[in-house]
Amino acid sequence: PFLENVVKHEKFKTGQYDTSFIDTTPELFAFPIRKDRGTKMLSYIGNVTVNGFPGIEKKKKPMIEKPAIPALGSDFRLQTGTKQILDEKGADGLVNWVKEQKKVLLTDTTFRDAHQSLLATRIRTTDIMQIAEPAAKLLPDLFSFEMWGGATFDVAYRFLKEDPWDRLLGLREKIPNVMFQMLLRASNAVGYKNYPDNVIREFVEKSAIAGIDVFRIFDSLNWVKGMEVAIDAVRQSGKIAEAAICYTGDINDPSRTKYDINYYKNLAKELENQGAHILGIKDMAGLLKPQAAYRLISELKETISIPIHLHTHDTSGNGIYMYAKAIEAGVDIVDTALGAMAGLTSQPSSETLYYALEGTGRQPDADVRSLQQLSHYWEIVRKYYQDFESGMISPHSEVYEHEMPGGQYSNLQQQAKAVGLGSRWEEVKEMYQRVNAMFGDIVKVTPSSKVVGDMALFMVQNEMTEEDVLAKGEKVDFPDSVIELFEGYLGQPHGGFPQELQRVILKGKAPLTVRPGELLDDVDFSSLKEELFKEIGRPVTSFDTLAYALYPKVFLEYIKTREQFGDVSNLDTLTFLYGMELGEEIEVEIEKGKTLIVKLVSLGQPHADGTRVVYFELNGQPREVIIRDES
Ligand code: 3PY
Ligand code: ZN
Repeated sequence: PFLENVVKHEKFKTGQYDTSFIDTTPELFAFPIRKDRGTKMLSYIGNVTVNGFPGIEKKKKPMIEKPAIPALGSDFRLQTGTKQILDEKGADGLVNWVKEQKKVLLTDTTFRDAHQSLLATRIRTTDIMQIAEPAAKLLPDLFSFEMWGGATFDVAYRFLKEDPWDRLLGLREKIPNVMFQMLLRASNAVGYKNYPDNVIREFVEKSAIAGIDVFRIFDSLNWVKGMEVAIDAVRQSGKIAEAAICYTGDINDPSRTKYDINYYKNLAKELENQGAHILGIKDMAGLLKPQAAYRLISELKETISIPIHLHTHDTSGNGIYMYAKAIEAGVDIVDTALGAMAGLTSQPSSETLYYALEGTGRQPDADVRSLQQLSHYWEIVRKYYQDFESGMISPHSEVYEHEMPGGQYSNLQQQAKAVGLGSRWEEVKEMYQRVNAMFGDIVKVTPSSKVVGDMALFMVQNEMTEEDVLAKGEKVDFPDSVIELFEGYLGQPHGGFPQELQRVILKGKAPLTVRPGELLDDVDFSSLKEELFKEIGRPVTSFDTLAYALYPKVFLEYIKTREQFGDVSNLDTLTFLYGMELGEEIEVEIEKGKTLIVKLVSLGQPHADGTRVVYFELNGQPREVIIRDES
């Protein structure tokens, strides 16, 4: 069926295809419905009904109304936007256009960082796709949609059982007018470890082909050497290299001398010289205070000539005030999220910022009613994911002490629960701060923040203090991530590692002093593709191969789940997360124009072998599936 799809495709028939044809034409993989598709779907529903969803305590399925999608008549035209400017004028032309703008520009993070930070990255593609077209029409003045990268890549395969590339390609079709932005962890790509240089280059190239325009590149220790390959790869792709500095400490606190204003000015200059089109300031925990923001932006504006894009998290509640000061000082672009997905560990609200800037001359070009309409959609959809909320319901000024990134807060909390430390969350947070001090006050952002989190969990679980680590550490097996950090596999921290601690953790092993990528062999993508083909027995795209190169185990597990349950991305989110209630009937559109009606009739008692029969009706016909009861 694959080859049949290829030869029948319009682009193939008319000769309008190149080497990216297979990768960018997902419909080639739409095969005729096989007989067992319904059974697979029922197996998924039966399984989640009986066994629940990972990370969600079993409970009654919440009944939540369908969200309203803004009704825009067919005469509501799509306006052109930054995507057309980039495509027509190239990266430098786009940068010049940004410099000419008087008003502050906005990046909307609702599709990526907002839910990474509020809901452990669990928002599914279907919920984003449904609002994509209205978003494109209602927000044509945005600088970009941040909608990919960071944790979205592995969470899609690992937990949502869907393909992140489909999200990117699908959204690109629905949103052709505004630039797409992703978060790239430099030599860690969208993972937690260092990858060979050619994996980074291949990942950037394919992401650019699939639709990414702006790459925000950061290194988790602000080590510029670790960013060189990624910056170069993005420049080669003709897209925008937004090289970012991660902000930590407090430039206005005279006792925090390690990360002072000169540290940031030097870094900014270095990144500009390295070829950055835009300087990103990634305030991943929300530590940048209003007066410090004014000073930082003012002094950076005097230091470099590329535009500055500021990112923050509103954990402390100071986000809007801080942005207002940064905007007064001349920052070019800021990151915000739609109101219903804003605030707390997420970005400040677009609507709130809009009103705050009234009369300043820099109020963004945005229609506040449109923002509100889109926000109403998310107000409802957010409720589907209520079990992934962090429990934080009010501003947390203590973030200035523990310095935990917004994107990590809800994830580390999930990790703590998973190892039985859910009730000791306060201790874990305090330990996080102590581990940072013990590590020599490092930049904490994925993956360095994960290492601090892993060590904090480890120490709380094993009732260890800093003194214990130094005194007894030689006999302790530390988490792998901690050993790798001290080996230099995430790069070199500003000021180096604390030597005594490094000696204890490495137990005599010599640390790296060079860029880890220099030591890693290139991946041979064509043999990897073949290996994967043999493993999964179906046509393999370059996107699959890349996913396999980055996350071999996770990717194969995803393929296995897909074989078992089929494509579950079309299920509505409440059914995906909670299964069905007895007597409930749902509709599933498995493809355009083809809808299945599913009713859960009854649940059989568990058999001696631990299985249960789950009775359904599928389009009115009785169907049963056998499920292993894991409870
Ligand atoms: C990520 O790397 O996913 C982040 O959002 C870091 O802040
Ligand atoms: Zn962030």
